[in-house]
Amino acid sequence: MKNVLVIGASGQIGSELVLALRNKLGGSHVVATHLRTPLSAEIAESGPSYKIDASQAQEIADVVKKHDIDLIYNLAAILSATAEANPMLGWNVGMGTLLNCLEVAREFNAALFTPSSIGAFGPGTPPDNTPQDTIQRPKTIYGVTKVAGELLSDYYFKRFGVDTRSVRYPGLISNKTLPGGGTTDYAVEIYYAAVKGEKFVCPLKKGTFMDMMYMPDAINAAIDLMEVSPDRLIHRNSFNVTAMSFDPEIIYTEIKKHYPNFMMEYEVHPLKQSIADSWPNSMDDTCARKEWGWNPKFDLKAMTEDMIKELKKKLL
Ligand code: NAD
Ligand code: AKB
Repeated sequence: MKNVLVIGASGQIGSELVLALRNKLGGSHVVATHLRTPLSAEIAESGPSYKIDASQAQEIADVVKKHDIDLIYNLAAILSATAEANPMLGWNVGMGTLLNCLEVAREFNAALFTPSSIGAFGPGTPPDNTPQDTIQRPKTIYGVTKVAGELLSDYYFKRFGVDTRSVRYPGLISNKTLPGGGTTDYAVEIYYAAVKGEKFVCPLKKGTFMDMMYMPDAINAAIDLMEVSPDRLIHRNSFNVTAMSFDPEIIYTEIKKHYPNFMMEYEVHPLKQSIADSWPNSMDDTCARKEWGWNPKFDLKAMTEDMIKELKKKLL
């Protein structure tokens, strides 16, 4: 990677990925784009940036041409819970921006990373130790876009030779930018409540297990996968990756070690609960480990210590 474009740079992942890439490649080599939400001052001041609508292919193509981009990170999407409230929007953003990125990548010979998700699985998927290659019949529009996106990305690789690669991210936990309306958001919000000294109202019930990951590991996954030699890859779109699996009780108990008076109560959100119930409890990410060396650094204990340290600096 020499010159990189990040679409969706004001989002939960993009706001951290841009800074990590600029540290590695230099500010001028990493172009950040956003649409509605403004970029952080740190991103706006440390390299080139544009406001573009990725549903317009020409707007992407102009930036790719101007900056001689050889790798596009396409992070534009509508997350699971929000997309379920507006399925047409979920489909149009998820698929429209992907198709445009694929076409631009094909025209300008760029590689493309577009995240998939645990949302690409559904109620018929084996929920425990979910295999890399298995049944994918999701029940959400978000999941439908993710499965279609995986297939379309593999199609562009096989048919046109576009270097498409992707991971199925689990719920991502971070302290810079709040998540954008997903089912796993509770696992971020619980830390904010604990540090602010507030009671946490959990939208998912006890015993709801899902895969999770701390943002530094997610950023490493996005960078490492795009750097590995293509001849090592048997799979492309997309790799199971995970770092931990827990339910609300387990994360609450871990946080209580730092805040013994922290209180949590349950008020189940039916939509989020039904989505979470259709997703895996824990995935098998052996293929990612073997094919490109995936090896997350943060477990629940290490993540909790770091989240609390960082949120204290930010909130108190
Ligand atoms: P986010 O919602 O925080 O950010 C997405 C960004 O895309 C937003 O800033 C939004 O303004 C932008 N966007 C929307 N429509 C656009 C358009 N037409 N043109 C340009 N930009 C547009 O999302 P995120 O959490 O950073 O997720 C990024 C990707 O990772 C998505 O594909 C998401 O499905 C995937 N993912 C995220 C998680 C997670 O827990 N955050 C987990 C699994 C997969
Ligand atoms: C969501 O909950 O929608 C996302 C995801 C796991 O894809 N965080």
